[in-house]
Amino acid sequence: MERHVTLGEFIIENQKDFPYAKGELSALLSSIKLAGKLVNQQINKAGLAEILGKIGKQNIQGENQAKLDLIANDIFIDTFRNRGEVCGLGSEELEDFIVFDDDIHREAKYIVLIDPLDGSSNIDVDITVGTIFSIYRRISKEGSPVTSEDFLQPGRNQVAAGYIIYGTSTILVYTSGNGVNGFTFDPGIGSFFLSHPNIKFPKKGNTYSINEGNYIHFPKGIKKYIKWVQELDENENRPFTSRYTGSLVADFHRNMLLGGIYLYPEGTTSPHGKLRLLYESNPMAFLTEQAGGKATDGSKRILDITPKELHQRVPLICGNREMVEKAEKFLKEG
Ligand code: P6P
Repeated sequence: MERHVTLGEFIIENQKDFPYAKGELSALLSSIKLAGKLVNQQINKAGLAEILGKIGKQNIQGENQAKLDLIANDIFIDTFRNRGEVCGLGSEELEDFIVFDDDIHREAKYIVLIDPLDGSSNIDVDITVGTIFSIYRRISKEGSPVTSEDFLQPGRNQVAAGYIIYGTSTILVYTSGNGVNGFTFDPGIGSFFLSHPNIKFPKKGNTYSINEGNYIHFPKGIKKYIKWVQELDENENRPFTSRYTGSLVADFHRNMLLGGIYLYPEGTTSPHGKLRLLYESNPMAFLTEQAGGKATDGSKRILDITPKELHQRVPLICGNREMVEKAEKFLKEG
């Protein structure tokens, strides 16, 4: 019987791709693996453990915080604090970044940006949610506390990025610049096993993911694109179909495996789009490009945008290169 490689074995085997890393990035990826297992455990018992629902507070985004949002946030913070590879953390749930300011963490090489539980409005109705993470080497001097410049790096500087999708199964998908690989969690053994090696977008995609409820607010080019994907082809068949779950991680994962495009454009109600550059669009853009797709804000490559602030929003169009370029063409023509 073929034995699947565990995530831990895969990380170690691929450590040789980082000549300068003395195992810290591997240890950091392993701490994300551990935190993912702990969040997965909380999500799976949510219905029984009275941790569903909102807490009656809003986060920096003005979004109602769900209990599980904060539980997931705390799990990742505690995991990084208990290990020694991270010197600072930025999170969707926290107004400012956290500085791990003690002798051990001040020497750490990496900073992490995280959306601890993306799509959390779906939690109470048992729809797939996910954790999104983005890892950079610090640029400030090791031995000193991290500064905002460590967090405001362009996405092309990411050393690793990925997500954990808590769906019908729990899968950790990540890239460290050498392709995209997915690992499925086996709760019976408590390990993630390589299940989706070297993921690439299929050559053609036929799924578009966009919240058409915002149609009236979309730029003209996006409206034209939506009408174009809804037209029948020369054989009177529908070449495209729509899938939108309200969870970026779920829509992205499906589109990357089966082919498709995810769009969250700007609109009058959200002039810069809704998604946050640092811990949603950048990690998804890194994965997209590593899987052979394209990720832009409608004209500019996401990974080339230099952030100005921690919770900066950008429009995001990502997926099959051919589909993204078609949407960009409609946007350009206006
Ligand atoms: P809307 C979840 O809040 C999220 O950030 C993404 O996961 C998701 O794709 C999007 O927002 C949903 O936003 O405005 O369509 O409900």
